[in-house]
Amino acid sequence: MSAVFSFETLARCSQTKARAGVFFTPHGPVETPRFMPVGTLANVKTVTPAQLKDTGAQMILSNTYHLHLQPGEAIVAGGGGLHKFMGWNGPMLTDSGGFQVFSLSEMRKITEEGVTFRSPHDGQIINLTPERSIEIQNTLGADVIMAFDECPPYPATRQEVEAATNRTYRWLERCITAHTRSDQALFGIVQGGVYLDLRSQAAVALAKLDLPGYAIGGVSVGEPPELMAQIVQATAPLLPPEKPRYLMGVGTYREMAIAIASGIDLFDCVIPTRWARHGTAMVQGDRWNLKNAKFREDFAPLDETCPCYACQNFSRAYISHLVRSQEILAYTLLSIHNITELIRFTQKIRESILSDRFPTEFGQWLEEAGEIRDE
Ligand code: PRF
Ligand code: ZN
Repeated sequence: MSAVFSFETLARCSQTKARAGVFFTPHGPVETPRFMPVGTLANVKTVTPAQLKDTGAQMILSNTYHLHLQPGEAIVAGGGGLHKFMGWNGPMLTDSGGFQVFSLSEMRKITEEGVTFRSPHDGQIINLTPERSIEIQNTLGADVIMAFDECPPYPATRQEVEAATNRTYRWLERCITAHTRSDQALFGIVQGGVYLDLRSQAAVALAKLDLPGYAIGGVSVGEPPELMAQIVQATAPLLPPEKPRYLMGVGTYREMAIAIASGIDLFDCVIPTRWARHGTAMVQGDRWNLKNAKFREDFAPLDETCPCYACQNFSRAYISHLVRSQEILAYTLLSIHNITELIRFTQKIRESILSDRFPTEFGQWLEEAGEIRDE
């Protein structure tokens, strides 16, 4: 690993594969396990960087696909790079774009060379290849950049998934060749769908490349939760123990607790901010719709145990009023709370691992997780 990046394991759970560690980046340390908030368009929606810092956020995420379309990487570079442009001085990661092309754009076409799609802004044809994605991510300047991968849909046949998994490997080799900045860490992504043998082959092959970090992609794309748990259990332990492991697009309590027990360190998910914009608070394993009549005259904080700015200063009744009135402050306060809540969940698990209480407390984490799922 390059000198500016390192991963230190502070504690290993005695009974599960869980570990607590620190991932060092040029913009500071990331204590793991940890949830990373999503700032797709160089901002975490409705939250300022100062507010974000107070949630306990350390590393945050942004997207190559979105930033390439708007405002374009040249403007971000002109503004001094992603950190300076958006006023976030902490660790940052950019996703590579392929996944977003497939979930968001129309008329996309995938070949060995890369992905072609139409810009949803002006209809212009855009090519994204492994080389282009890395070039854009080098220009944006996040601390961690992601390999350009092909995430097969669910369900998909074994043949389709095998082809996507092998192509993802060839694209990774091209990404490694294209990557030029030693102050950025390139993470490889394991695909393989729900086929555990394809997953393990891919993990073993990627591990040999000695990258500074590894991600598991292609989960949480519609497969049953039990399958996701099996995939993570079968894949994570095959990745090098001395490197950080990131489970892409996963950030619900139960899934994070289970993945941490398999040795995952990093998570991201749009749920806390998306739900906030729907007027939903995540409180102790439950989701509350603040429009509900029962909150109108409820003057308690969202969560008495929560240290966040929203819970320390405002009542459920006040936030309910803001949501009903569609005031923008409602979304800011709920985003601050929801992000704090998920980071706090991973932090509590981290402390549990550090004092080796994780095995005995695991059942409690799952209980605390409740049945929250994405809509
Ligand atoms: N690949 C990339 N980004 C992603 C995913 C993936 O498979 C997922 C799947 N959960 C979320 N984000 N590059
Ligand atoms: Zn709170």
